[in-house]
Amino acid sequence: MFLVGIEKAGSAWPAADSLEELAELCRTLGAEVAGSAVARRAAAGQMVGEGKLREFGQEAGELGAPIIVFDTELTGSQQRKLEAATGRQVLDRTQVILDIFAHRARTREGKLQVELARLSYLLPRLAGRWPELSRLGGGIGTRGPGEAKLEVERRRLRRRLGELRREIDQVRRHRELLRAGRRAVPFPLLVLIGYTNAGKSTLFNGLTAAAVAVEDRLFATLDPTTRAVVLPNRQRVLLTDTVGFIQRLPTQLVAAFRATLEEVREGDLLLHVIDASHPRWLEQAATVKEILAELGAADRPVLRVLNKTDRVPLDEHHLAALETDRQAVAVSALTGRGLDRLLEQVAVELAATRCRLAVSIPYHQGDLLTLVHDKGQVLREDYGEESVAVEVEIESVWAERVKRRLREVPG
Ligand SMILES: Nc1nc2c(ncn2[C@@H]2O[C@H](COP(=O)(O)OP(=O)(O)OP(=O)(O)O)[C@@H](O)[C@H]2O)c(=O)[nH]1
Ligand SMILES: [Mg+2]
Repeated sequence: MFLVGIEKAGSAWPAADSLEELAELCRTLGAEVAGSAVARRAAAGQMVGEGKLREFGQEAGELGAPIIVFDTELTGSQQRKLEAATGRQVLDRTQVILDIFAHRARTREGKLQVELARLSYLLPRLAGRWPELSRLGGGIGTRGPGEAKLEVERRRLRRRLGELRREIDQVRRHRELLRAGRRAVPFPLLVLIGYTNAGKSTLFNGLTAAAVAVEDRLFATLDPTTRAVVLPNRQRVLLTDTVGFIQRLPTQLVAAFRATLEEVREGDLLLHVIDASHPRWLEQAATVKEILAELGAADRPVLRVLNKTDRVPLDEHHLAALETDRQAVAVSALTGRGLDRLLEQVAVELAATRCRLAVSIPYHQGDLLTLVHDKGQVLREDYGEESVAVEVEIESVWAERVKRRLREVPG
């Protein structure tokens, strides 16, 4: 493969760094990267100048690379133009990421979501895939055999999209049930999030001693996994591992993985795992924050975990991050260094979310009364005819659970 990066003014990611990441993505697919180049965006309407494109085609040819990958998302017609100009097969960044996801999906839910993402990508580009068919059409306004065939194909894909959405909906409902079950045994939920390859699964393993696939590849985890962990103060929490994020995560994937990523929004505390040894860890961390906002999870409390600190001495940026941000812990998921401190900090963070809750608990929900006494400090308690009015200082995790339970079972 030959890679082409596009220089874009004002982008947080320099084209060369983004290109290095694309090379890593291609290698993850098992492809060999023969060479790469960075192009400046040409004048309006055109992505790269014609002359430059011919050059790239030639260079790719000399290096024996049949495919050119552009580090951007292309429309169908852009892709066709680039193929014509370079004389090579052209792929875009989104296709590479979609392919990795397709290889990695293990569970039914993961597979369904990837297929949905791929079809959403393919459908608007369908016309471009059979240019020879469309051209068979004959005179203007007539429907030639090519166009009819294309229409059939399009209809087939739309039908499949409908099926997929329905199936994913079922899976999602099942997931809802699981979550509801989890809420009934209310343990706080910690969710590991972070850039792909940051070390989330390794940390998950370290913290749960569970055997979850850890690989030095991008997007090793696509399906969330949840396990129980006991904090040093004997508090039980649930820990969930999730799919990694990446800059310019294809929108089709974000949309398709919404059900899976809903876990993130439900997290009582998010552990943002950062690869402190990565040269662009600051940009990666910023990207994760942006994606969180996109997922509607910007309001969740976050504890930052600087990982892989066995690999690098902490520089002044790390130290500054650790110092200014009391919600940051340095660890090595691989050697286990700092994991106790991390768990202690988790307990502190969970406790720090104490708030005041004033509610009326009906007598038939007496277990909630026990719960607020157990978990919080009851400040006031008035026994009424049908319910008890309580005011309690309690961790917001529990406060939310109590409120939710009161809503679920109408008094
Ligand atoms: N040196 C070092 N390597 C680590 C550490 N933590 C993880 N790694 C390595 O980093 C690579 C990626 O680790 P994973 O745990 O699979 O990363 P992830 O964040 O789950 O990645 P995705 O699921 O692909 O998003 C593996 O090769 C790990 O062995 C660490 O603390 N130190
Ligand atoms: Mg993982």
